Amino acid sequence: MTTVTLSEAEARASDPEKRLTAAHLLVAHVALLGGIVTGLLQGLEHAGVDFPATPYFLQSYYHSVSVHGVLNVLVWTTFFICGFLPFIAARGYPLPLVSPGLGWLTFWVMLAGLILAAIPLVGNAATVMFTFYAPLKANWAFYIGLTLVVVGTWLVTLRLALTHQVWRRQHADTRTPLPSFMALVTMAMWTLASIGLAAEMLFLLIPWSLGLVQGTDPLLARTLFWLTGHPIVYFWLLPAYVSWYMLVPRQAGGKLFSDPMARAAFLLFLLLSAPLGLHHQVTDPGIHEGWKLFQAFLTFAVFFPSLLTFFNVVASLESGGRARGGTGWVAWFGRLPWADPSVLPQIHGMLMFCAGGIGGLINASYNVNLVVHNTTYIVGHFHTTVGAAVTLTYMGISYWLVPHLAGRALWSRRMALAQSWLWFVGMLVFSVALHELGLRGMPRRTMISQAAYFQPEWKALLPWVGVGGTLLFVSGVLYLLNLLLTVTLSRQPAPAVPDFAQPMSPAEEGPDILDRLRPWMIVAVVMVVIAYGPTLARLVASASLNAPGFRVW
Ligand code: HAS
Ligand code: CU
Repeated sequence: MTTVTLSEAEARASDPEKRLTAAHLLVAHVALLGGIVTGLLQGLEHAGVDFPATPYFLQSYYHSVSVHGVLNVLVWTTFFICGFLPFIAARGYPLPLVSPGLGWLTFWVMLAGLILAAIPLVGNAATVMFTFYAPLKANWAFYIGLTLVVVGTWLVTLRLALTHQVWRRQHADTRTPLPSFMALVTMAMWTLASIGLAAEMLFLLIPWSLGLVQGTDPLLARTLFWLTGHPIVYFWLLPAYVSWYMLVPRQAGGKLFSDPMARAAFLLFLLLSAPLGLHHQVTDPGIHEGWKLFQAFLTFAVFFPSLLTFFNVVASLESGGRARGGTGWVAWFGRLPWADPSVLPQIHGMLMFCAGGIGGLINASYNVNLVVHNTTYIVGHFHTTVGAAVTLTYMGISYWLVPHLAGRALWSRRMALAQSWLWFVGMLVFSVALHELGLRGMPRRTMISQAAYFQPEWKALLPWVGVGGTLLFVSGVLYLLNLLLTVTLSRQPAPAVPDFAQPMSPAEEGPDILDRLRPWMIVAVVMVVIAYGPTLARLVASASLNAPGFRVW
């Protein structure tokens, strides 16, 4: 790696796009801090420690779970993505993104929305979990605030699309650089998928919470929610995939195995992310089993772009491992740069995702879902996916991106390596225990120490939830501390940003259609209409806004 001097680095840090990325990352990390504190208290509650409820902070276990879910999966992810993807898109072209003014407007809209939502959330007036199922009823500010955050993400899409137009005018016959293409496809997928959530907010939850209508329709609300709620997991995952395809192979000294295959995987996500949210509603009465089964099959279909990713990324890493002297069918894996603080967390994340992805297939297996639904098995599943694969990857990215933005080297590489191992081991302990507890019938989202139906066979495993949660907390603190010390005290200049991996099989080897967006968008819309049209049409036609809101906390 080449290094730049501190003054050069500081000059670069004044670049307005960098400040915009830094602003998003700052908000993301403040959210993560809240997320790990609440997570620790919840893990300890399962291990038998009294939950420290107080009127001044977290008023109940359920208040904590709501804050935890919103901060981690909605705020940490969304703000990180909206800082990271535009940064990657700009470097990919390479071209400055159009209209920094639009970029800042977007940030302020998102931040204003976040603050609006946070007031009732922190004040215990939105203790409705991150899924905010009706008829639980939160304060109106929570719904309007979250809607503004979503509107902000649409503006990110707009900015990327406008930049793409400018680039296209100058490069009529060139394939879009892969990193920029991936950023664009991710945002396009999300923008299409978020329509369900927008409809739920605008037509049901916001008018209801403002008192404009007296009741709501819980089934219609849930169905619109999951139309967005499933694809949102790929909105979190695809930026991690961008790093696994475009950066990690290069950081490991290798090449990307295939550019066309990577494009195909992202386009498959565009088509297949949205039309399968019913796999979250297998147990919901009022939706025809035929459509649930159809969407279960589509869920198995969306497994394939992840399999393509597995193959492509392993082959790319193998080229790196071999370039570093690795041999054998498997032994090359040991030659990857395990001591690189940016690479290690991402390898840990990939390994976790192998288990998390298989767990997802179990969830998706229609009747098997009855065994695991609403148990802590699901909590185990999403901690290995968004809590490990995604979060560890974002941490690995931060270990080069934050030094770059601050113009200062990472404070401590050893602390970063220890942090990654702690998160990996902590998550292993935590999620194995939760998966097994779920199979023993323990419900999720429950203050288990108070459950009247507490089962003796849960007892032996519960302390492990506390142990895992504590390791994760310590790891999270080390991570945030390292970044804080980097931006405040580090005096070494930052190393250069990792370059993008060059493909062994370049874009030109694939068909031109793999570089188009519009035809795929049309197919994606058609897929949603087929998968959801009949069910939504029936639910809307028979909607009765008669369920009163509940405040059970
Ligand atoms: Fe999921 C519930 C099915 C992926 C997140 N999921 C959830 C919830 C969350 C979540 C948050 O069908 C709970 C929502 C709630 O609160 O109720 N999920 C799936 C399936 C996949 C899947 C089929 N989920 C994710 C990802 C998430 C995520 C990704 C976040 C980022 N999930 C479900 C279902 C439910 C569900 C049901 C509802 C359950 C219920 O009843 O409530 C698939 O996309 C997974 C495919 C992925 C793979 C892994 C491929 C491995 C790769 C790693 C490469 C490794 C390398 C290194 C390169 C099959 C790409 C290895 C090197 C070596 C040498 C080995
Ligand atoms: Cu899902």
